[in-house]
Amino acid sequence: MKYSWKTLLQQGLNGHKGWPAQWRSPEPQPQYDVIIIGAGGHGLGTAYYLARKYGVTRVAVLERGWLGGGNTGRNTTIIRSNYLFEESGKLYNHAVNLWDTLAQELNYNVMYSPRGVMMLTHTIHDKQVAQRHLHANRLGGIDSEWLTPDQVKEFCPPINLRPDLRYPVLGATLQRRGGTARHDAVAWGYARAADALGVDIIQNCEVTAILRGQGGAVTGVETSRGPIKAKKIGVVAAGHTSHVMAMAGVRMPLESFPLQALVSEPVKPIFPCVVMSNTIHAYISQSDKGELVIGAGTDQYGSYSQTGGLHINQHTLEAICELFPQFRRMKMMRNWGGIVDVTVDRSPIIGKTPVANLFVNCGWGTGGFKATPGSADVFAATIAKGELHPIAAPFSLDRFRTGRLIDEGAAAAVAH
Ligand code: FAD
Ligand code: PYC
Repeated sequence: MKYSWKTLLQQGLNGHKGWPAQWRSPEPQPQYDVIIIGAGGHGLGTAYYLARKYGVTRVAVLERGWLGGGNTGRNTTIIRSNYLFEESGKLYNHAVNLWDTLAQELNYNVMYSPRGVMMLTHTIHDKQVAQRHLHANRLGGIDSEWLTPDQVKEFCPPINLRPDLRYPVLGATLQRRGGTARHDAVAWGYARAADALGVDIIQNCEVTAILRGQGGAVTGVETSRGPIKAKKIGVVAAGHTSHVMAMAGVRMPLESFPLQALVSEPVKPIFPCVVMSNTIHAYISQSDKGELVIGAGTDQYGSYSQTGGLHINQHTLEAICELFPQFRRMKMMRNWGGIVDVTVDRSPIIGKTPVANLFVNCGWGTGGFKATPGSADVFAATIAKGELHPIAAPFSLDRFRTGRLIDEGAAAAVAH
């Protein structure tokens, strides 16, 4: 076979099939070792820990909108670890431990403020369930204490303790290490630190297909900006996981619901802690900007609308105004919704999938913000090593086949 200089210049060294193999440049390698789908806190955190702890820096985080524009930037920032089961305690407490030093780790002020999370009880059944959680927490080494109504008032002076309330306060559990953080700072802190380690964060880049090679293993993704190759993929696309996983032919045990929140006009510091109530599906805290941050339960109908039904907020505000009558005259400034994906046991799914080199982290429902650093840390370990991190192991997809569910339905005020 003859090679002219002209064809060589036009087609490059790989142009001629007959060109001796040892003279050809090697086959193009995947662009990335890992693609993370979704630039929320969990996805960005995963990329950061992959780079920082495992030296995996050829990582791309693909985001269809803007980073932190999903639930990470929409949540009400409550952090706590007072879940019922040992498996959950380990997972959420791992996160609380990381929150303690996250600002120093990222050199970014995430404004973690352990101001205490108080969970009110209003009926004898509430009280029994709350105390069961409290005892389980203490056995698992998680701080939790019981407050009588007087102690509730002392800890949170604005609360109304009149006995003729529709929801009288019979006492509360208190987790002092619980509190809040600034949600967008978490996304930006992880993003900046991951970027500094070489991670590519690509916004306005929607994943539209998951590509698979011989034997079914993933080889990359198709996106609104073209194909991108990778050896491994981590799906961290809260609310939309079922769609993304369907691209790889995997059916997920998830339902998507809107969850709403609202903030008041800003006022001077007036509210010292976080108060939640499982019974009335309402919770309240005050942000460092001065807004009262108030949240409701999930809408009862599955939907992808990022707004939700107005009646839910009305119900929540009625209950909040009864517990804190002095807030009746405050103006509400903004309300919004996010889409949460929820499992039947209200616990997350972290780990491998039936498709080789495809990993998933989802199902955090109404409660994944608090878990961000812990979830990202154990997910990064799972992707890097290809085997489940011990804290993540009980949360694998497998549990929906074996029946080893971790039922945390009563641990979250807003999860039902
Ligand atoms: P997200 O931040 O939602 O990130 C997922 C990203 O994936 C999104 O940015 C999305 O655009 C992207 N994506 C989706 N599909 C694609 C695609 N095809 N291609 C590319 N990108 C894609 N939790 C708490 O612990 N405490 C709280 O107080 C709390 N309050 C909440 C209040 C509200 C109103 C809401 C909505 C949620 C609340 N949560 C709370 C839950 C918490 O916000 C979530 O569990 C957590 O933020 C999930 O983080 P994430 O990084 O997994 O998801
Ligand atoms: O899980 O603590 C929580 C929570 C509070 C508000 C929404 N989720």
